Amino acid sequence: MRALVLALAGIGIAACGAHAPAADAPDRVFVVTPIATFHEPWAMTFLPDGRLLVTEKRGTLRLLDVNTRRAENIGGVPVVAYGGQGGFGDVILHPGFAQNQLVYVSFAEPGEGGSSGAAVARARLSLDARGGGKLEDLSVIWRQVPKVVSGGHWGHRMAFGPDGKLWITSSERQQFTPAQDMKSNLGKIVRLNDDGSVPADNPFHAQGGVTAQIWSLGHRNLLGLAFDASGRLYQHEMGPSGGDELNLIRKGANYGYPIVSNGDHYDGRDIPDHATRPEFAAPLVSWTPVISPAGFIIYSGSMFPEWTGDGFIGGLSSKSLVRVEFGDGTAREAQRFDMGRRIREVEQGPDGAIWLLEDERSGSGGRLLKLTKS
Ligand SMILES: [Ca+2]
Ligand SMILES: [Ca+2]
Repeated sequence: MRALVLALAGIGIAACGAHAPAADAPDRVFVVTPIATFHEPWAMTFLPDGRLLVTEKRGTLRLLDVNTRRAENIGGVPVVAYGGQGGFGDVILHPGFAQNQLVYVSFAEPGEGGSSGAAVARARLSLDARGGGKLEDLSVIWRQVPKVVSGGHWGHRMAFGPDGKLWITSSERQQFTPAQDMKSNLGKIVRLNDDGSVPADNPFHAQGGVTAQIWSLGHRNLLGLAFDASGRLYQHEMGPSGGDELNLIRKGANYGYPIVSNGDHYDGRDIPDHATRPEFAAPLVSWTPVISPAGFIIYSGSMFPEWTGDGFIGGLSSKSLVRVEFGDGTAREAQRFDMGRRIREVEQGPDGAIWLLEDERSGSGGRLLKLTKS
């Protein structure tokens, strides 16, 4: 069965270039179990005890006991600028969470005159006996510069690297040119120490200011960031009309947006493709038609050992879960599961199950799904 699926996928790629392989029905590979429903869920992360933190875009943080399926609120979250694509964002744990209880949350922070910008806060998670808790000693350790008036493209996905540094995706707020402007941290991936200070070995450290935060530039709307087992950093981002990208991130590299993109402007104006400007780092995979990637893991669990080291990417417009296989400096879409709903977030559970959050648009909530071996 699996061999057949991969063989068909291979034919699809060979015959159709950028076109995706035919989507698989997930229930032929997974047992799909709905566990809970949230209001506009955006991101999730597991605690060491197996409970799950879930952010909801309007500005709530929930703690779910996945066994009893009871969820309680975590208080003390920052005020968020809710609207458009903006609101509460990502939540991740400090690598030393078991000792220090530190968590990081990202959000759209309100500014002057209707402006906003992504921000990251660090806090200590204090849990109570009722199954809830609160964030204590919360402090904002990073902000997008400048804040702008726009309803989209905050980014603010986060990951800790094997070097103990904090990596943040900072999208270009639909402003295009800031992605190439080194006086702004929009359209960049930034790398910080765990307290928000700037590491001395960042590529542009000597230039100071927000420039010193920058690890890579020329990005658009980045909603997925993950390290593989060998410490390579991969990132995906939404292209404009066409040209969604999966990139291998290199120190100081320029990924070309908005000068190049394998997509084009929504109004039909051309953006030259990557092949025309080899000085810009090109994507490992680009998708036209788009998948609208959101959420990203590189699998390391024991439940699906055949997928060790593969990427799993949620798809919004494609209503899918996309499996990516990596080579040495290469990647390809290997399999696509038709989930029937927009997928906002992907996470790996303690037992190696794959967990998904559906995006909510209908007012009926977004489900938390657990995918286990069938
Ligand atoms: Ca997550
Ligand atoms: Ca183009």
